Amino acid sequence: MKRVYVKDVREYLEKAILLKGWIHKIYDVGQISFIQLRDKTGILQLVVEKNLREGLRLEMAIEVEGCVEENPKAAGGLEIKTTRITVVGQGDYEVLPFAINNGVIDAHLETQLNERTISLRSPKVRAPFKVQEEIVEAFRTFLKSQHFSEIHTPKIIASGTEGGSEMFTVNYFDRRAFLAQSPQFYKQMMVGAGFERVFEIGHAYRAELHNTWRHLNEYVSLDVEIGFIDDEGDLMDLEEAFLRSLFPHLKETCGYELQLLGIELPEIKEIPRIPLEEAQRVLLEGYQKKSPQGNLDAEGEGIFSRYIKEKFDSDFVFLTKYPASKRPVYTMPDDGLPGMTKSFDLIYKGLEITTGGQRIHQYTRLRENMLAFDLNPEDFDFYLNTFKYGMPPHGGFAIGLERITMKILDLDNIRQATLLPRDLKRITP
Ligand code: AMO
Repeated sequence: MKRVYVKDVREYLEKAILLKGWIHKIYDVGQISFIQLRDKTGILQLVVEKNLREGLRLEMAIEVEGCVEENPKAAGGLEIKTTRITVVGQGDYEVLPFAINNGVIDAHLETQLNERTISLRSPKVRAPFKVQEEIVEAFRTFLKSQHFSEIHTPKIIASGTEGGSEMFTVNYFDRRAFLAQSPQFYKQMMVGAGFERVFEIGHAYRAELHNTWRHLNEYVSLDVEIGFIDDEGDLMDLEEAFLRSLFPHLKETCGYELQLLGIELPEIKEIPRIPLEEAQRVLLEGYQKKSPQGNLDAEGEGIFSRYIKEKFDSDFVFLTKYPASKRPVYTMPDDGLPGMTKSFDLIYKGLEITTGGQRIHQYTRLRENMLAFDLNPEDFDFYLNTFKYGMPPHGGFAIGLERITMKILDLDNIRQATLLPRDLKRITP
């Protein structure tokens, strides 16, 4: 007998089919029970006679044979007249850690993360990951249509790329190595190696001591790097075009999940591009909000996003022209604005989801900048040598996958957009 997924059952009206999934809910009504079967595509009502009902418990994995019938009272207008149920995965528990069949889970997020297999069985908890999968799909499809190559670079590396001390160390035989904070140097090297336009979807590691709603110690980075650019405007154009293609893709592929989560995706209008200094001035003059030197803090990002929403009706804003003192060594200075760089952040609904910019592509200039940053150029020979052999003007950006997922879906905590989060306190499950 053919295995059918719940979302396709309507095609088999009056026919006998085989379904596979988990027991979501059981209602006993005298001699008959109504069992909700849940598979990865949805939930369906089974009508089960008493002799088949015995021994069944919530969340057991079952295989069901039965006939598809119409019933206007059942959710989706269909139900299964069950002829056979086989338990293929036992319920070896005393009580479930929490109920997952009441829409939302009534348990603290930490408890849900501890019991991840069970919490993810809730369609609402799992829905963000379907959306996340489709963000990745849209990213890949969009970039491949623009002559990009997908690359995979090492995550065990010999030196940091983003400055600061936020690196995890690893014992690498008799040496000390690090987990990559980003594929930054390697994506640039691959531009120079002739791939010219590259992207990578990979893990990034940050040993940051922040345990907040928006920080993870391991996250997925959607990285892009392009050669032969005019300036950072080309990069913002590309990211904007990607976002414009993303929302229709999500509407097309994630209708069920977006509806489940109550999300309506607006059309993305032109994204304003505003120099950081101007944003800081607006915050100070309009909201008496002081900003840290060369950046906005989390509160400032929130207030400025609300200002942009009111003024431009946009959920997104590019902040441009960050000072060189606040950007990594590879960032291209803006020769027209001393002390500033050709870099940007993208703020979405009050949260930074992207950093990007043009890079220094001249060997001598990059070497000198390393010295100015108190770095020893010899330690970076493997990277620096790339710049001796005709490195074109280039730049790129990186989008935090969990952050963009979280903001698209209006989730409160980045962990709700992370299957198995790694944070200051958590390395299991
Ligand atoms: P940056 O360090 O700003 O830039 O990181 C880029 C994007 O990655 C995400 N991100 C994080 N997400 C969750 N938890 C974290 N701890 C975390 N840290 C960063 C954010 C952020 O905007 N090499 C540059 C990018 C480039 O210029 O191409 C870089 O890594 O969404």
